[in-house]
Order: sequence, then C-alpha cells, then structure tokens
Amino acid sequence: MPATIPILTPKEAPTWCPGCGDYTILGALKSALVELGLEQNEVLICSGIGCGSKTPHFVNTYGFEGLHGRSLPVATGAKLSNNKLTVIAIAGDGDTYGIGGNHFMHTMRRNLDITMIVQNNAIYGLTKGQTSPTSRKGFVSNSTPFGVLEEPVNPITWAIAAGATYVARGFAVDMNHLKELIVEGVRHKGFSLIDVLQPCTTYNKINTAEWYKQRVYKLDQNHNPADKFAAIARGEEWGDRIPIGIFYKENKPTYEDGLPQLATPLVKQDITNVNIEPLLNKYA
Ligand SMILES: Cc1ncc(C[n+]2csc(CCOP(=O)(O)OP(=O)(O)O)c2C)c(N)n1
Ligand code: SF4
Repeated sequence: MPATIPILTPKEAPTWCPGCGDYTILGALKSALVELGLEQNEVLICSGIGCGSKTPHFVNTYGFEGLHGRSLPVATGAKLSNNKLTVIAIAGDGDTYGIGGNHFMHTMRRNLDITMIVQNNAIYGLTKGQTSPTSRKGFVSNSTPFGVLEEPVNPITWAIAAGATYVARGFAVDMNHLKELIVEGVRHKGFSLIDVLQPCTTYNKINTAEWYKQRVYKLDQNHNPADKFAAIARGEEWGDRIPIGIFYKENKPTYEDGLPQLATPLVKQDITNVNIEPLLNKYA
C-alpha cells in the first residue's frame, strides 16, 4: 500500500511566525515519512512544549504533545510497549538540551531505536525569547540584557560522547538535505539525533537564515562518519564555517535487543488469561 500522508492535514495548520524554520522542518519530516513508505498507523511523533513542539498536531500519524522536556520519556515508553512502531521525538533546543537534558543523555546511552529531531533556534521561542543552552556566549535576550555568561552546549559532541549511534545536523532552509538526514536517521537502528539549525525570525536576530547561509557547508566524502575522533573534530567546528550532514554513525545493539521478551511486541501479547489479582492483593 502506498503511503497516504498528506502534506497538510485539513484539521489543523501551523500558526508559526512568517519565516520560522519550523515550517521547513515540518515539510522535511512529512517528505521523509512519504519516502520511507510508512503507513500513518506505523508512526508515533512525540514532542514536548514549545513552538516547534506543536508539530505532532500537523502530521497525520499517531502523536503526543507532552510536557516541556519530556518527549524522550514518552518516546521510550511507547517504543518499549510497541517496538515495531517508528518513534520520532521532536522538540526545541530549550526542551531537549535544557530541561530535558537528563533524559536526552540517558536515552542516548541506552541506544534506544528512536529518532530525535531538535528544532534548534538557540532561543526559547514560545515563552518569548529567553536564552537557551545553545544561545551563544554574549547573546543579548529578554532574560540576559547584558549578554549570556555561559558557554553554549554542543549537541553534536555531546551526543557522540553520550553514545548516540547516528549524529547529524541539518539546516532548516535546506529542506531536501534535511529530509535525507531524517530518512537516514529513521532507517538507522539505534538512537539518532538530528540537530536542526533553525531561524527564529521573531526572537533571534543574530542567527538568522542569512547568517547561517553564509556559514553552513555540507560534509562530503572526505569525512568518514565511522571515525569517532574525526566526527568530534568536525563537531567542534563553529564560526565562519559550520558543517551540516552526518557526523557520526555506528552499528551497535539497541536497548530493545537486550530484551528477548519483546520478540512479540508487548501490545500484541495476549493478557486475557493473566490474573493480576494475587499481585493486587499483595499491596491491599
Ligand atoms: C516544566 C515546565 N517548565 C517551563 C515551561 C515553560 N516553557 C514552555 S515552552 C518553553 C521553552 C521553549 O523553548 P524551546 O524548547 O527551545 O522551543 P521553541 O519554542 O523555541 O520551539 C518553556 C521554558 C513549561 N511549559 N513547563
Ligand atoms: S517565536 Fe520563533 S520559533 Fe516561535 S513560531 Fe515565531 S519564529 Fe518560530
């Protein structure tokens, strides 16, 4: 059966600001799902809270808009309940690298077969422009009128060090390239991070689409994604030149591979004759 995922659902359409990178990320995600030939009921998209975290409303698959920073705990629960499901988490940089940083780190360490797309606009968009963990040092915002004092996190080197087995960076203006990164990330068996450089036209007047266009370049065949140290070196690059593409890729058993009881997904297991009465009585 061909995939029948429409580009825009008739029920809900986004109301992001004009020029917001969330539109192209949504387009890339939908195109990737079509290219992967997945049926709507084979995919779950979960998010946190933020402008970009509205995404599950605009794709005709299963969706769950959760709590701020909690896209990955939901994704983990869903994946373990039905390990045949394609599970995609999508959320902002504040959501994923800030409040959700702990979940991010430990989900990568477990190498669950989940794809995480981060709408990285280096700002808190929904709450009106406070700094996020990826805001650059010195960045002036509503929450830092004298400029950010801390160094930003580096999602690429963080992910490689923490155990992610597919680590990529896309650019929200290059939708086709981003679509390819998402397709590869979903096909990859293990935890995939796709960090997406995304303009926030309303609150980030520094890292604009133009600013990125002058700097981004694509990793080519001279970069070997199997070479962890080369991947880290490329991941450190930021400034006049910013690489996009696949930094790192490794084949390794997933968390689910260590659970033989998932040979039949939990949701498919017959529990009609299971008596939980004794267990309930134990705690009565
Ligand atoms: C536990 C909790 N803390 C804080 C908030 C307030 N809050 C909602 S969205 C958000 C930040 C959004 O920024 P980001 O995750 O980068 O996404 P964007 O809006 O930029 O897409 C914050 C702090 C919340 N909803 N819940
Ligand atoms: S505030 Fe920024 S991130 Fe939010 S919709 Fe507007 S442009 Fe997009």
